Amino acid sequence: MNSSFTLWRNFRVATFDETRDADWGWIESAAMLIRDADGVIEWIGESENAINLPKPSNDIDLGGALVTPSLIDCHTHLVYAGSRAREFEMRLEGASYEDIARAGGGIRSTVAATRAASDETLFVLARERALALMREGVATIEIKSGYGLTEIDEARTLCIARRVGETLGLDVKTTYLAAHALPDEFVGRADDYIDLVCEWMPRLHAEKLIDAVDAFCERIGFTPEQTRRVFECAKSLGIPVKLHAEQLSDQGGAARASEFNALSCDHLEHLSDEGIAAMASAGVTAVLLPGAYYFLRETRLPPVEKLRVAGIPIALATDHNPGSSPTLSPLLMMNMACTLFRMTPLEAWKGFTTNAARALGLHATHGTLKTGRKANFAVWNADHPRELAYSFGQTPVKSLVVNGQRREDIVQ
Ligand code: DI6
Ligand code: FE
Repeated sequence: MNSSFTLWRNFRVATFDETRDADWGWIESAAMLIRDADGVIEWIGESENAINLPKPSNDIDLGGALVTPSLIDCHTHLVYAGSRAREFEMRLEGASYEDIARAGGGIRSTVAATRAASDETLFVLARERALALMREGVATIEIKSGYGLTEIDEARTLCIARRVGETLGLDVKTTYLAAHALPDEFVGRADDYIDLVCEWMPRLHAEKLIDAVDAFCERIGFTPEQTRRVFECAKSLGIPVKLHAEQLSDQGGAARASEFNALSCDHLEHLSDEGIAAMASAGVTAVLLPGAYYFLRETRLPPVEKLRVAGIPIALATDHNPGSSPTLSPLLMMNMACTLFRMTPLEAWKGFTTNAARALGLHATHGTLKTGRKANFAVWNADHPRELAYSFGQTPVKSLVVNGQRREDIVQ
């Protein structure tokens, strides 16, 4: 086989390789050899140990810069049209998020704007959002549907999500969230709508549009029983599930998702002890979303210490969406996870790397820099990753490398 290699050298790195150490997986003076053909790491370690390696055809000196795995945003709703700035004002005037949703605003107003938008408009908007995430070091994004709520509009959303990944050379995982809100035309007939969600799923899956299935299990969303029906359907098709659980109230959603060995349960401010026990025994990852907590001015904290004690991996994400988390800044989410949730900078980093990979079922390939893993990494203007969780409102990315390729088009 005619293999060529690129050697990256003279950098300091947090690999998050737990076989190195349980913390940052730190290497002070590192080198990394990448196989050009498939962008996989052939070798990474201390520079002084870089001996007897295949001869590289390229050699890149990073001048002592900081490297980390590129970030993984494991929960986003990137494909939608319209703004909810007016709703933000209404909430500041006293209306609650749930009041607005019940009055036909909220998610359903974004559904109307999304249905009315052309494919091209939706694509351009979603692509811009994905680019903004890349400029903060993200190279893997989960994108949910859920603002279409018809078979055609859900298919459109998922196709656009795939197209964003292909055009930007990013790893995109798509999640089918047709059970996000009850469309206006089904008010009073939620079970009939769930029938349709289950009818569309095999067709969209046959078109290779679905990597995972999600639902919004909530007073203003769907019941645990309706969630079970959606999950039974996913299970019959062999598709993994995840759940918006216990965001605004405790519906027992986390326990329900755990029965289906969900990849993740997300939000979790109202998670009960039973929910924690169920998640721990089923090996479910917790995805915490500080942007939604902050923007909805939630006061109930997710049970971070109990999750730690139970040994549940904690991931973080932007939850980018127009209603509850209109942010495109994973670094700000890390900072909020530390200040609001009292997570450590190390936990915040694992939240956007190794544990985010778990939440997407990508743990074997993504989120860690070690032999055999994807060469997806970011180069930063900082001395240590903890500085990136500490400062906020800054974008200190120097370079983004995806599949071993430096993305000069994204950041200089
Ligand atoms: N929970 C959320 O925070 C988002 N979806 C969900 O199920 C909010 C979506 C929106 O308000 O548009
Ligand atoms: Fe969400």
